[in-house]
Amino acid sequence: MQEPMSGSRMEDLELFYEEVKRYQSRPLWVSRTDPQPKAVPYLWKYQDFRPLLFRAAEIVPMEMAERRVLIFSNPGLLGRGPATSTLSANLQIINPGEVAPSHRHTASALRLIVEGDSAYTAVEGEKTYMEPGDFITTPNWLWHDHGNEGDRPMVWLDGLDSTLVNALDATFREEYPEESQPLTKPTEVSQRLYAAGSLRPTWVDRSRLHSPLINYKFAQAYDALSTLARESEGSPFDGICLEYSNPQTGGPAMASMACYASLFPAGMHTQAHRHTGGVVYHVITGSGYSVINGVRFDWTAKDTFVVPSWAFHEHVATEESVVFWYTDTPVLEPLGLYREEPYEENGGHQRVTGNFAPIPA
Ligand code: 1HN
Repeated sequence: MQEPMSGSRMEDLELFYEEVKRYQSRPLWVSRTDPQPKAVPYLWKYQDFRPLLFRAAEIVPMEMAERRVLIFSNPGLLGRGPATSTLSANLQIINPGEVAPSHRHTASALRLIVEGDSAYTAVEGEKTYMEPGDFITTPNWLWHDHGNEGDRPMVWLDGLDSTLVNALDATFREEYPEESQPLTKPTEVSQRLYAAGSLRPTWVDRSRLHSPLINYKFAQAYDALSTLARESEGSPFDGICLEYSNPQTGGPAMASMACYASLFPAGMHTQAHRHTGGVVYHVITGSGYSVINGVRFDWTAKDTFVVPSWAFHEHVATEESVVFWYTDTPVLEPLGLYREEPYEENGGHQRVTGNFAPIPA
């Protein structure tokens, strides 16, 4: 037991702390608590965002926005941050005839298409047309622009690692001198080169950190998932779950973000677990709920929700559901920072202590 301190020793310490401060320093022993995740579990309903996006599409010109994006801002990060402590999740809308001009940045980005058709993303000289459920990669420092050649607005979810890149002071960006980059490759060539699974082209560079495939089609993912669902239980935590892998290496699709699609058959109730690394979930189809740290989050198609690092979570599908999710395990794993544990009590299911309610800003 520590002796209580006398008044004069306290005074000595205060004076000492003041002196240390003068030299731009601080004693370690004064505030030695480990930081806890500040991001909270949260859910953004598409039903709330769709009208906001369509209004933005009317009143915000592309020249003003460059990207017409609404950011999902985690209330635990005081509404000024991204969706988890490291990962962004945003909704973007583009009108018919518009082009979101070409630029590149050191943050990596992904898209998950929510609604519409006939819009494309061009990445590094290749154009790909996007359909609902498609997963698009725009790895770091590659030129990318979007355009809508159809007759209705198109909406997608953007996922980015920009907060992580900012924290590392490695943020750079550049505008392309013209609106669109030149298309130097045949449209959708990466699908023909790389979407054939285990058949890999031999003549292309395999040394890059990210997947060379820019569009992972939903139809192909769903076909694989539903075939597997007929004969497998999948993972106890993630259901029938496929990783969108780099077809050249088997590694994650992006250097900083691992991306997955989980199919939960109707009635499936996964076991709860927790792990380091925040996760952004986006519901492609279906409906159900997730229990996150004891709170029930009801979700339906096109909703987005987040599980912060080290929060227990389990999923329940009311009808067959397909959920897209991404997380920063590729950053944690090589640093020895990935850890995971199952929820042991109560047969692996948390007791539900409440229902999610949005926090008014
Ligand atoms: C970005 O480049 C896009 O290219 C979308 O569509 C959202 C948010 C922050 C930084 C860059 C895009 C973004 C972004």
